[in-house]
Amino acid sequence: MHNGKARAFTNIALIKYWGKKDQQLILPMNNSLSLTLDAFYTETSVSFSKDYSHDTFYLDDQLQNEKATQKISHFLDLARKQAGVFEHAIVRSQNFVPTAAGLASSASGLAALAGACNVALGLNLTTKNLSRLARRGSGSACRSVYGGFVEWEKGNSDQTSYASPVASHHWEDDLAMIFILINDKTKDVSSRNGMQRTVDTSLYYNDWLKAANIDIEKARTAIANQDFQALGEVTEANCLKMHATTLAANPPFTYWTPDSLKAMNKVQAMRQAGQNCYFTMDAGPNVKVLCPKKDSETVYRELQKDFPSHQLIMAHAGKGIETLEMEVAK
Ligand code: FM0
Repeated sequence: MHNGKARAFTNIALIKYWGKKDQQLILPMNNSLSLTLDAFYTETSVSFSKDYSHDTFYLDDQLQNEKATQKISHFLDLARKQAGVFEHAIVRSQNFVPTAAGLASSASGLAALAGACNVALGLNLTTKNLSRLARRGSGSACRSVYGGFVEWEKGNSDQTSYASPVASHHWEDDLAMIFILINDKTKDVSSRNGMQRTVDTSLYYNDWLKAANIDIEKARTAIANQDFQALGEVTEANCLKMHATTLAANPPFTYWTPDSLKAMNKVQAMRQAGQNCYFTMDAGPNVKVLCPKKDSETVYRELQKDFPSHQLIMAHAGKGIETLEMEVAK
């Protein structure tokens, strides 16, 4: 029996990863830059044993179906191959989110699984190599290996594509991100499918790539200068450019709902009224508001005027991946 357990926090990209140049290795088209947050995390344990005849996956104590288990098995195969261990496993994953609002994150989930495998299989990976392994599960997971600001260097091979911390003198501790949870009844386009359709068909994809390369430079400079306005502006603008690409895909699609637009308009109106806040969105309808920590209570109260409290979640900068003690099953 080989056991391991790890906890990983989710991260939100300020400069987005949107498109792969290698789908199998999960090599991205552009560098991305994120903030790891404290409010959402996943704890995952894994036990490999020669007594198991297949892989089993429990998410929040629910046994998962074949499709969900296959994705996990595919990742386990990579870890097993690296370790030279070919035993099946039981994976138990617990998502910790303040409300059950469809915020389960592949970033924290796959990073925690990579961390658990690292321990269980005695891989002894450096953080860089743990980031590479997590990347193979889900691209954004490679950034959750570290806390604070993180940049994923796109690289051009499995060896050269991994995340690293961005030096910030702990400036991230002065920031906050408020999640506005938006109900969505439409059918999801997963980030994986959405970005691939965009790469394959969007008329705007090349322009997105050009812009992303400029934006990441601006974000790095803003962090180096601890310039909140500059970071906020490039974050919001980069998000809007990413979402513009989906409208020019074939078939076209959008992650925005009427309430997403309401939230985006609210943030812009708050800014016009002198408030320091900017939004970003990922492959779903939720809107995330970046603001200085010292202003976060004011921003939160202002958002409460338009959105009920149960739809608002306050987050701050979070830590990198952690190894946990595992209670051994009897
Ligand atoms: O996080 O196909 O990692 O940079 O969240 O598993 O590699 O789920 F807004 C979209 C995350 C994409 C931007 O994609 O895709 C970001 C996104 P995978 P992910």
